[in-house]
Amino acid sequence: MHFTRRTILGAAVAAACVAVTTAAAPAYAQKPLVIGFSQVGAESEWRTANTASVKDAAKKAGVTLKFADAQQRQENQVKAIRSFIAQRVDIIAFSPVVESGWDTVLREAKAAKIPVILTDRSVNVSDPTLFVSLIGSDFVEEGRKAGRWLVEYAKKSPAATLNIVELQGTVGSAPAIDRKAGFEEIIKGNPKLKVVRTQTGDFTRAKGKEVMEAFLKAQGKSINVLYAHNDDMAIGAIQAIEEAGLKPGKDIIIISIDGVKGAFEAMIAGKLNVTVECSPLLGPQLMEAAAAVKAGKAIPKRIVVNEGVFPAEVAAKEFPNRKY
Ligand code: GZL
Repeated sequence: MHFTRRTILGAAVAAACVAVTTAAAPAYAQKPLVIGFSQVGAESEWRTANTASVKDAAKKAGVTLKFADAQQRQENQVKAIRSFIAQRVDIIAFSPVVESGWDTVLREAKAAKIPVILTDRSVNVSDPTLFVSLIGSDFVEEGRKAGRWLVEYAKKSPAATLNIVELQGTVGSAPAIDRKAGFEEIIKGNPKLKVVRTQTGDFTRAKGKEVMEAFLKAQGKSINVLYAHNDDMAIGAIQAIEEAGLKPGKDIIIISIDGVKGAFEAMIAGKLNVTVECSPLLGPQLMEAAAAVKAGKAIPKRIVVNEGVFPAEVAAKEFPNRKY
């Protein structure tokens, strides 16, 4: 191509324009990031800590957070997401109360070119591009950790059989499905371990207590172990066990998941035997991921949170370190 002075000059001016327009806008001129966040509800100590983490991180990051509490109802989350689309937020983030039923509303977000980041729980969708990333725990592994602790406990128990009752989380939710699968994977084939009853307690203390009362009525003193998908249901069950005149943590061994302060207090009181950690402190990672997505940067499809297992023996020592 033949370059005349005009072409070169034109190119130089064009380059200068490009240079000016691409210079980073001064910080004060940048609009704060706006995130629409739909939260499951306020069903447990874990959820309360998760909400606090998201709100606190948004404040620290200077993010404008539009927060909606769905009271554990999927239709409220769908409504909230549609409202975020109408408000043209920069990013939509949410913890899906259940795994299925999200394709339509997430396709609407995609059509509106609003990226979606999942926190805590996952979704089952036909098109994986309907969300950018999932930030949260590996619930199957949490179930495996609970199963491994019980297998080790069973090795030292003189009982020929340990009858297990299971309090499942919210029906259809990723943590309930996966924690059940992980636990079963580890205990299957163990002749000593038998799940005799399993039912949802919807992750709440009240329902956990109610279902445990029904288990005790049906199974009485033949229950040896309770596996609860979260600490709140375990704490509710502890009340039912005591009201039935039995000793939680001794007559009935209790295994639960989350690692909230209430679980540490129950372990220190000798009423809970182990809790598998599931960190709710996802706020900072969410803000980091949202800023990266807004800046057009690629982020991992799956951001896993690393967690531990806390048996009663370490509860008193660990308790002062607990942040939720
Ligand atoms: C797990 C989270 C679960 C907690 C429960 O990441 O989705 O929901 O285990 C909470 O306490 O209700």
